[in-house]
Amino acid sequence: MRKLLIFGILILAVLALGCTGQNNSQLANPASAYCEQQGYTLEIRTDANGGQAGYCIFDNGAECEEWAYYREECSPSGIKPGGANSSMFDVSIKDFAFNPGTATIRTGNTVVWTNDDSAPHKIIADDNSFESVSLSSGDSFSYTFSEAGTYSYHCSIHPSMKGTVEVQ
Ligand SMILES: [Cu+2]
Repeated sequence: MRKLLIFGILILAVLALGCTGQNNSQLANPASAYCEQQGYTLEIRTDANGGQAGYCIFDNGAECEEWAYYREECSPSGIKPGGANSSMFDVSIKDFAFNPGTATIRTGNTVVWTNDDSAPHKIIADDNSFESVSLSSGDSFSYTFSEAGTYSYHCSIHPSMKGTVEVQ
């Protein structure tokens, strides 16, 4: 009987260790994973009371609490500097507008437009240097800007929708 008890305690100990090990591994919560997927640095900070909170640190030095960033309540504004993992700049097409209307990026960065409307949109540069197919809801189009300059574009379906990419 005593042997059984010791055996049981051992099993419990192994299970407890297993759980602790998992917590310490890369099992990140969705907000942490999102931060890292976007190519940014996640920093877990412990406050004076021992509570932990994750912060997403952007390349320009700005930071957001990870859940605020995940819920898009907070974002690195303006430039997302170039780099292996941070060369993408997201532009959302929503409510028949490009957000942000002016995307400020660095040479070599890629702008990714995503249609968050239910209506289709079609991106075309004013000088025809880039052009997407008709983007249905949820579709994305990306274009890499290899030369500095100011690029104006619009939606060929809704010509009043205008946007600019500033490539520095
Ligand atoms: Cu449109």
